[in-house]
Amino acid sequence: MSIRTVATTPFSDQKPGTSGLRKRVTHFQQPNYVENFIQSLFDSLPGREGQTLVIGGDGRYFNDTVIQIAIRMAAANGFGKVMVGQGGILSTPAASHIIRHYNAFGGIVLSASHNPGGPDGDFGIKYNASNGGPAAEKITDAVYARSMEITRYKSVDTPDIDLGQIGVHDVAGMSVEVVDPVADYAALMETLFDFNAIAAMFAAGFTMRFDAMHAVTGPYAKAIIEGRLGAAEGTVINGVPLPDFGGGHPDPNLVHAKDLYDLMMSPDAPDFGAASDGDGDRNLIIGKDRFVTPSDSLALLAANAHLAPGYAKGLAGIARSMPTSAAADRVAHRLGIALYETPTGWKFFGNLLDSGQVTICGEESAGTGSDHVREKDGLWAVLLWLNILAARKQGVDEIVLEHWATYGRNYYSRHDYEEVDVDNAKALMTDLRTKLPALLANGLDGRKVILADDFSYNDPVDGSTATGQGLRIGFDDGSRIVFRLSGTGTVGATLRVYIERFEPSDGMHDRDTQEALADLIALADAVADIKARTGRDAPTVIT
Ligand code: VG1
Ligand code: CO
Repeated sequence: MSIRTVATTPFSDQKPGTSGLRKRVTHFQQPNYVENFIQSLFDSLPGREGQTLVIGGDGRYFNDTVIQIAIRMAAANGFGKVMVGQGGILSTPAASHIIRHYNAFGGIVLSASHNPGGPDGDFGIKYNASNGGPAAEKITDAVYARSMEITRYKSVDTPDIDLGQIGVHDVAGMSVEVVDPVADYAALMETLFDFNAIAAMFAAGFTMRFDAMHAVTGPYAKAIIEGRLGAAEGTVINGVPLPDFGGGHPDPNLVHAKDLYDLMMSPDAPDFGAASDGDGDRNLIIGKDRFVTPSDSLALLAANAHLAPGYAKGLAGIARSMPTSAAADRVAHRLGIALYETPTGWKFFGNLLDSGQVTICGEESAGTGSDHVREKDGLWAVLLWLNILAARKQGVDEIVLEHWATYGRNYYSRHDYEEVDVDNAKALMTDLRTKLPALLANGLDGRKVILADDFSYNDPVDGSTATGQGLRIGFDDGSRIVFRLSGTGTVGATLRVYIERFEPSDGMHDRDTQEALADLIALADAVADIKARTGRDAPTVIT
């Protein structure tokens, strides 16, 4: 085997964000850009010699090219074996499962998740470690440091391998196994959920629509929901992954999955509606006439998880990202289990899951998952919902209303201001940060402020610290406003404002969310001067 060592020079912008390195496709297409990042990654992984690397992606434009590059570079960098999804496809949770199931060294997932695809869209590369979870910050920091000083990358001169057929290939002495992307994942789901009960519910006439948004979950949802669970053909729509996701944003929210929302609010609504994102780790849950916010969904899943066989013995604990609403905290409190509050991004759940301190995790951004893998998992959440519906024999709306009547409701919304000028967004955050001590001392608009800080997190397992994770202003009635800058956007800055207010169990639970939060929304604008700073009258996306 002849390894080719190619001279290169560093790029200064290869710092991974909330979930890997994300840039425009055209940016990744610069000569050596992909190679530099992958080599920086490999250089930061001691002990990789002879080990197995999992590679897959969400099928977006450029996926096939980068997979071939990654395979050749893995061979040149001493890996013993690569496992790659057929057609280059692996959802993020399926990749996590395959890494764990086959004791792989780690995995590369090619995705920019919910960001749009196509030649003018976004691309991304993320690395997952041997626990199946997103690389911890100490790894991503090392990769970034390496990318700043890289002088060469290593590859081999071999032809592209055929990813279309399941089978084993040889690439310069390294074995490449093309695997069925769905089979192992579907088998795992079957161990967690009561497939018979769910299938019986479908057989009795239960109807559903799952929108795969032309992204990676199509083949998974078709195999599991229509195949194993017997839902009617056509239950899964937009089920073929397309390189440009059909021109849409594969982001399952009320803006980009509006058709699903409209259907679920119409007289023709099926019993249950769901969607997932580009790489299959997010979920959107909508019942007949009832949208379930991701924060509520986390709380509801945690409160009812014991109804599914995989969680029958109860939960060890619950973790949520800091901006996620406190609805799950109330469930944890009632169950008498611990609740952990982590920074945004799934990588911060890894240690808690590995050490068995939590079973279920969630983020307000439509991510929920459990210790079955080390990623959030869109289809898993959908299947747990189906299992709960089958066990409780109630509709989504009824279950949600009962939950609020028991625990109270955390009215919750996120306002995103996208593609804002970077300097203005940073200045907004800096100025707000300096105001925090005064808010704590004097209150805000007659309200008592009990918390005003820049969130930092001490990992209870490895003692690592993450600072600067979002500005929080908490009031004495449980209301809260949080400000963060996104770490996944690729153009300008995205300001996220998270607004939450608690309504007790005997309160008014069915108000319009934006109306119920109107006072706090106005307060958020006033305290951070959002409209003036962003030059926007209204958020780009409200979820
Ligand atoms: C966003 C979400 C965060 C999520 C991340 C990756 O990050 O807020 O909760 O973990 O996307 O999700 P940010 O930094 O833009 O707020 V995925 O499905 O895009 O990999
Ligand atoms: Co995603």
